[in-house]
Amino acid sequence: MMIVNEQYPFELKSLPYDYSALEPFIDTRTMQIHYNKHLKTYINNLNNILKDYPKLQSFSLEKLIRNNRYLPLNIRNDVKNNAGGVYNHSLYFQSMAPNAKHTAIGKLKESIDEEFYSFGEFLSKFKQVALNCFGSGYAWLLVDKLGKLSIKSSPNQDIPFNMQMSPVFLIDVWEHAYYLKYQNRRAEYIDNWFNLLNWEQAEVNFLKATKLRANMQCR
Ligand code: MN3
Repeated sequence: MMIVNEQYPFELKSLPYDYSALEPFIDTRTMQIHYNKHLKTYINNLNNILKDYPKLQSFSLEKLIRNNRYLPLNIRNDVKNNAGGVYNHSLYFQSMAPNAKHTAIGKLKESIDEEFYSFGEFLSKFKQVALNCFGSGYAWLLVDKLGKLSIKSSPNQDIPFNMQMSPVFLIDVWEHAYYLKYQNRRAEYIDNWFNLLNWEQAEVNFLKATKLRANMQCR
């Protein structure tokens, strides 16, 4: 369920649920602006940057991000910001679902219980990290190559992981994600956002990341 295709020219597909489907936790207007304006702008910018770099047009979004330091110096920062903007938003909109289950499932649930002692502890730790992310950014649940979970925040459109890690889900705490409904009340937005967390997709991401790692270790 990708909402942006894999490589240049990047194109925004339709959101897999209605703009109103996340009400009352995220309002329709915020969803429309966030998806069709904010995300769309990052996509347009990225296509514009890459249009004069045919070699980079075959790179996947993830490759553009993970290999940022090898890109031409004059576009490196713009690619970081805009490919990051596309990648992070793509993950954000897939980290939420209407009628979500309210608790983790499967292998991810087992790992959360093991790493954070209880589901409640996990939510409270994740909330703290999201709340303490100064200015604009994201809070992430990541899994490393051994299957160990960690919670990290990142500023701007930065990616807080290297080759050893993969994202499970993230929350956008830029003000545009919640300001119309919550104004300055980021804590309330985060509490309500937990009702939307797409645990089924999170389990898929977790299994994919840990299976990849297991295969790599076998070789
Ligand atoms: Mn955003």
